[in-house]
Amino acid sequence: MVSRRLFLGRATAATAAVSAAAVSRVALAALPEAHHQPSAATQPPLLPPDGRPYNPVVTLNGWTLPWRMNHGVKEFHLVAEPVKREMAPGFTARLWGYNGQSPGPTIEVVEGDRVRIFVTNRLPEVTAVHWHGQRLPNGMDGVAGLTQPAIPPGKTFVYEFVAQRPGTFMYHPHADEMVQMAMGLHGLWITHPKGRHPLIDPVDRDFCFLLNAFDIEPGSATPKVMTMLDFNLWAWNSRVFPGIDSLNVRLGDRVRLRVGNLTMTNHPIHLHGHEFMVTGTDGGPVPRTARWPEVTVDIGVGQMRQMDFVADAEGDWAFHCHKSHHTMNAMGHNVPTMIGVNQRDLAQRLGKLIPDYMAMGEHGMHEMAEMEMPLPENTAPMMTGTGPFGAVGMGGMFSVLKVRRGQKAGDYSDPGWYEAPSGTRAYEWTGALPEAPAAPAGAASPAGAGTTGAAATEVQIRKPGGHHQH
Ligand SMILES: [Cu+2]
Repeated sequence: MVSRRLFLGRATAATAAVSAAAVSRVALAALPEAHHQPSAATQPPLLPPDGRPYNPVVTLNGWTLPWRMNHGVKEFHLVAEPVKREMAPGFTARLWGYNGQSPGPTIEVVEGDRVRIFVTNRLPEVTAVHWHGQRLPNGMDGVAGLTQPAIPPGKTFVYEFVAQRPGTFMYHPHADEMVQMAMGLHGLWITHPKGRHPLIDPVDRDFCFLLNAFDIEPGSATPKVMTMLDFNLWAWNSRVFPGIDSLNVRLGDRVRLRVGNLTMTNHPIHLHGHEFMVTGTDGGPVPRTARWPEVTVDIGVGQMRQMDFVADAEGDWAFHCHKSHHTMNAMGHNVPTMIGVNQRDLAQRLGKLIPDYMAMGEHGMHEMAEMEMPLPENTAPMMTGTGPFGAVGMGGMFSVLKVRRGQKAGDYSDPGWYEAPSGTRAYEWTGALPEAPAAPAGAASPAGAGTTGAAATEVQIRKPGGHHQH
């Protein structure tokens, strides 16, 4: 809050210095409040205060920007600025965002609203805001150099247009885009239909989030902005599991998921236990005759997808990107595959050179999820999300849809873990086991691979605590 006051003072001074003659005190006083969000927790939906009813969205680990009405215009104030974003408990990144967080706040309006957005630039370089998917006057499209001059640091620009189409949209810079997107500058925009819409069904729970990715060295906090593909943090709204909040709904709720992709690759987003219909894109609602059921929807770069389903199955249902490397956090890629490699001899010899060398991965990598690995400070654990039965073995783009009979209407609080009724959970077979088939004659035992000697086995040595890249 202190920083906001400082900022407003500074912005006012800067504006006054440049154009004291042209801008009256009244106009300066007219700048709407720049609301600031200090928390990375999912905030309660912002109920419409102006008597135009709609069911507000829940921004996963985010919030909706309050506005004010000014002679029939909805006025918002976005501030592009460096932020500290907690991406998971124990791991905070230095990103760029809006109004205190990355992503910026969700802007939520109604079809037909006239909207005026003040954008103040507190970044160290120029920026501009593009309103992805909106029908608007060309000069409001926010492409620096093409449709407007870039917004210099310290300056405030005003965008104004009518939200013509209902749907799921986003906003992001169109100025030094590679850097500004890699730093986390973007946000969601939701336009609710005015009254009943033939292709947009009312829902009880309406969740939204952006897919984003960062490359942050373990132990550091600032993304490497030159990375093109090899990111190590795959995030939903700049959070990684176990830092992503669960999606809590009531049994029988009609649920909508709105997801936009601002990464450099596609993400097949997969929901367990239910089928959904893709009911809309950033191009608008999908005609009913063009919908089909899915359990995974691939969301391409720069695309948005809106999925509807009825949450009719109780439980804790995994909800995640289906690219397996996207459900991991930093430090996975440079680890050599060690499955089937007998490391006993190797570990002994390496131990003489590197005292804290650990032999890992001989039986897969799950053991790493259960091990308390020493990590550099300010590092997201690689895959230590924990459920009621131990390590989930996931990080990154993963969360849980919690469907409960007892969840109250309007209650988004976490109901805890699901307790399956007796007889409905996978269980251990305690009867006789089949004998293992005999190995064909002449086949080398997998354990033999490690006994061929150090000369024949090239091993990349990585020490816990000194991770490079991941
Ligand atoms: Cu993915």
